This record gives sequence, C-alpha cells and structure tokens, in this order.
Amino acid sequence: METHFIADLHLQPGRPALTALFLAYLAGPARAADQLYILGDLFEYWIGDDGSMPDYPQVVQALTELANSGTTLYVQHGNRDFMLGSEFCAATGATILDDPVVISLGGEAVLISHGDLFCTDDHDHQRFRERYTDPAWRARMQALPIWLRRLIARYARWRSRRGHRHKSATIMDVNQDTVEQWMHRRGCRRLVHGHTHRPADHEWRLGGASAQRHVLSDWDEHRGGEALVVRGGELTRLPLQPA
Ligand SMILES: [Mn+2]
Repeated sequence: METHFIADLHLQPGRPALTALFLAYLAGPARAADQLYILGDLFEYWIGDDGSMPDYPQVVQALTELANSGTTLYVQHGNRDFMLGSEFCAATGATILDDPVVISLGGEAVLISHGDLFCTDDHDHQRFRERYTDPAWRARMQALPIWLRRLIARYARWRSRRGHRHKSATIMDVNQDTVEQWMHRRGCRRLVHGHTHRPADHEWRLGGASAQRHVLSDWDEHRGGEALVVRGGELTRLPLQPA
C-alpha cells in the first residue's frame, strides 16, 4: 500500500524537459502507488479540455497508462488549472476531488487541498478564488471561443507575475488561523497541500495534541521534482532527479 501526493508541476508546452521529468515519474516510481493524488496546478494554465488537451498528448497517454496499471488517480484543481474537466477525466481515468477534502490514509482522516484556500492574507487572490471556484463563472469561461480563452490565460499569467513582485512573502503564505479553522472544522490533525512552493513538514500543538502540515514542493526541470510518499504510516519525500 503506497500513496503518492504531488502538486505544482506547472507543466507547459514550452518546457519539454519538465514534461519529460513527469513522464519518467509516471512510468517509474508512480507505478508503486495504489493512489496518486495530484493536488493542483499540474498545468501552468488550462483553458478548458477542448483547448488544452491537444497540447499534452503524452501526458494524457501516460496518465491513462498509469490508471490502467492499477493506480487510482485523483486530481484537485489549482488556481492555474481550474478548468480541468470531464473530458480530461474521461481520457485519463482521473477523478476530480473537492478542495479541500478529507481522505482516509491508513485509517487517519487527512485534509488535502491545493492550498491557496489558506492564503487569506492575500485579498486579491481570495477575490480571484471566489470567481474561479464558482461553477457558473467557469461555465461562462468555457463558453468563450478558444482564442479568447488563450488570450485571457496569457493576460492572467502576466498579471500574476506582476502581482507577485509587489507582494511580500508572508502575504503569499498560508494564514495559520485559517489553517487551524479548517482542520478543526473537518476534524483533521494532518494536512497536505501545495501552492506556496515552500516544501516543509510543520508540526505544532493544536488543541492539546500534535498536528502536522505537509507542504509539497513545486517541480522544476533543473532542480527536479518531488513526491510525498506514504507507506505503512511512514511519510517520506521522494526526490525525482532530471535525466
Ligand atoms: Mn497554485
């Protein structure tokens, strides 16, 4: 029994070496996983299954092969690939999960999330999050012509890069009170998330007992990638080196 968690690969057509790193993982270490959870931002942007799936034939194929080999695939939306939809799921065998959601990991209730939900000090981002998590807003986006969605995605990435230059690192990290509220509300003492690109295992006292927050690493074709592997109650971080 092995469960893998990955997030923030930010795959994009212009970074073939990054895609190659992911394909090597899917054909290699991921095969040992009974479940693979992709906690958002697998793609740098996704303008809808109709517009983006043709950009990633190898990724779709490799995910399908992994699913066929017996690994159950779960995907959460990130703030970049929130338009991932039913065609992608039908093609790959993946299931899209709510964000956040509680899963059972070796009998323990664990909260999993992309993570931007907890970044409540970033008010701009929370306004954007309200929009992109609204199914009606997403449906309106999906109804736009592909060329226009492509343009909007390019503009959004430009705005995000510009925005990050003016925001402090603290504002873009999680808010501890928000984290604790969600964990309390969902009855979990362990949280796994991505988004912040600050891989770490945090342990602290929450309501008189120990609590853990595992932040997943983002991926890079030079630095490599990482999967959080849970096996027999043990958590390890598996580094994935570029070829
Ligand atoms: Mn993100």
